[in-house]
Amino acid sequence: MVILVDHRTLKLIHTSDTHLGDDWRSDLAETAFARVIDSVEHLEADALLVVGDVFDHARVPDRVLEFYLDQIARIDRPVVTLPGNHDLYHEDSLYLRRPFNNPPPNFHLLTGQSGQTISLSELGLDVWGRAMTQHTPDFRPLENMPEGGDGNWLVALAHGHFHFPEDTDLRSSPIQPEEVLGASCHYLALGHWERHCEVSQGDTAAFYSGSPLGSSPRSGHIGVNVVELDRIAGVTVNQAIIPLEGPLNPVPPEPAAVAGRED
Ligand SMILES: [Mn+2]
Repeated sequence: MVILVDHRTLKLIHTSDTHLGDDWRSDLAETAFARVIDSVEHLEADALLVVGDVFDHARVPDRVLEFYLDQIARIDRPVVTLPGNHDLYHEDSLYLRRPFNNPPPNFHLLTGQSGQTISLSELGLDVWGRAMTQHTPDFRPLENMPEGGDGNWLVALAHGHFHFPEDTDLRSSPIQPEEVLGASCHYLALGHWERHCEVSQGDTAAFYSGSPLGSSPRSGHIGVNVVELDRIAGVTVNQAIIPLEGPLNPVPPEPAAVAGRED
């Protein structure tokens, strides 16, 4: 009798805050996102998570929405998108415009305002998130997270502001440390901050990916979070730094030492 045990590691790429359609440097934002898409296949990831502020504002032209979907159509892995405060999900949302009428089959959008789970059964992965309709202190991105425990991995997506214990002011879409500590997910993929940052609490692995360009310590590079979920090794998160042009091989995160000495 052969006992099959699935020890396969699941690998996810996590990005956010791509701000496509940015009036200031939209070409660069698009180049960076295309590179994120390239990295999904190059790093042999199973899925891509895009955690809000995908688009810079609600008036971006249809061409930008089509660009996003065309990029997603280039890969044959699931792409789960969560709306953020720049691309809210409400009755006038850009996600309800014509280009989204016929998205590629691997495009998944979290639209549930009280929370929604998208089950990627072929991966044994449940992805949960709350679509933001209003960016206010009353919107709690982690509220109603399910318990999980059905044998699937549970990854939660949340777009909001993590409050460090010393923070006294309450910001919009707040995420409190105790909420992260008590979260039932195996990995909490966060968006809203430009920079890469770990905010894990207790056994809950929680990271901001940062925007592709803003999270990279090297100019001319993007940063993405590479999340590995393994039944034995647990959850491992690393940042991959990838050049905007040329070969896709990740480079060390620290910039090379500057030539010359100060002494
Ligand atoms: Mn945001």
